[in-house]
Amino acid sequence: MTKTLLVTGAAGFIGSNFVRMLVKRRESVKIIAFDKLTYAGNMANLADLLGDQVVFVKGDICDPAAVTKAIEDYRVDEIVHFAAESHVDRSILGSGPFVQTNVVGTQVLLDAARAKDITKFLYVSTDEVYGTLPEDQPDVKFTEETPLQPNSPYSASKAGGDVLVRSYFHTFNMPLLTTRCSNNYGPYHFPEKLIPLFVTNLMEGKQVPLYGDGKNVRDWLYVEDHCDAIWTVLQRGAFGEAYNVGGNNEMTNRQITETILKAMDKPWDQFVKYVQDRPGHDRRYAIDATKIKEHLGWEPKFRFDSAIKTTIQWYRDNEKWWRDIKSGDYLKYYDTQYAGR
Ligand code: NAD
Ligand code: TDX
Repeated sequence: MTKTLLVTGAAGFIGSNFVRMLVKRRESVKIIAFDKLTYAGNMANLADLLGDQVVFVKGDICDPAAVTKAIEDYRVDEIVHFAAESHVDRSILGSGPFVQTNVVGTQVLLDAARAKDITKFLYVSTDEVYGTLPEDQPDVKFTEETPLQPNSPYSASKAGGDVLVRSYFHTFNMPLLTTRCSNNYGPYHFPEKLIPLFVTNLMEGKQVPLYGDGKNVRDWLYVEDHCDAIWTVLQRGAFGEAYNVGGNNEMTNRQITETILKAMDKPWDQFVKYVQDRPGHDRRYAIDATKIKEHLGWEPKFRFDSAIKTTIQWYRDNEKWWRDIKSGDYLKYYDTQYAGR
């Protein structure tokens, strides 16, 4: 029987890539794409996918009536929960919406899932819930046993959702799953995040703002690999478990910047501007993804060298998509975030 999946945050970067992957692979699921369409939600990410298999519902995960109605109207079986306020810098400018959506929204969804006997619920968490790692001990990585020590209002709010899921499993024995993934890159990535911001700034002939000394380390994973990991955990994960997802691809922000500049044929001296560091900037993230590999057989398939080129080409081929975003309210945000920095 075809299952019906409620995908929250489906009009965002990873949610829309997840829906796209399921449609492309002809998976036998009906998808209810549920999204509030905040500044980060974009119908253009989903437009070509809507039809018999994919239905869009505009709604807020913090609104119990809207969530319950979507579950009832479409007889939802399973929930994959991506919806979140997702940008660390915005959480530093104001944490209210982060606590509301990432904590309260997750609680509302969990209560609705419990009341409606949802058969599986996957919470898309992040590696940032673990806090930061030392840069002089390369062998130390985040495992699922690493204590949660979030350092930004964003990661604290994601950790709030993460431990709520844990508590609902413990207390109510619900069919809950959690993934904690490292930094994603790929098509439809909102151009406030490092890679799409730098690529599109360079296409506009602008400088790229590198925070601090540019030596912070992230573990980059192509978005389709993350989506594949989420699908794998949804199919075969054990309830109550969290699974780390990573690319085994640690790079400093300087290395990322060099790669992008080289691919776009732009000189460093002219285009890179070192700017004041992000407050509380986590130094290093690195994921130990042994558990998902050994228990569920998942491994990343995409190599950074080629997938970053595919990503840059996507931004070249889809100029209207990002130029439409980089206007209006985005300009106000850019000014608040970067002017005088
Ligand atoms: P995004 O900001 O691109 O998309 C978030 C989506 O959620 C948007 O479509 C937005 O409209 C929607 N949304 C926000 N508040 C909502 C609400 N109250 N009700 C309904 N919809 C709402 O984010 P993303 O990068 O696609 O991240 C998706 C998820 O993956 C998030 O939970 C994030 O924490 C997690 N994650 C992201 C990364 C990454 O590198 N981007 C890595 C690990 C985990
Ligand atoms: O202008 C910039 N300059 C810069 O040097 C921006 C936007 C970022 N950076 C640095 C900060 C980080 O060290 O680049 C690195 C990556 O920054 P972001 O793209 O903002 O990602 P990050 O803060 O690492 O968080 C991301 O990964 C984990 C996502 O946004 C989160 O949603 C996810 O949970």
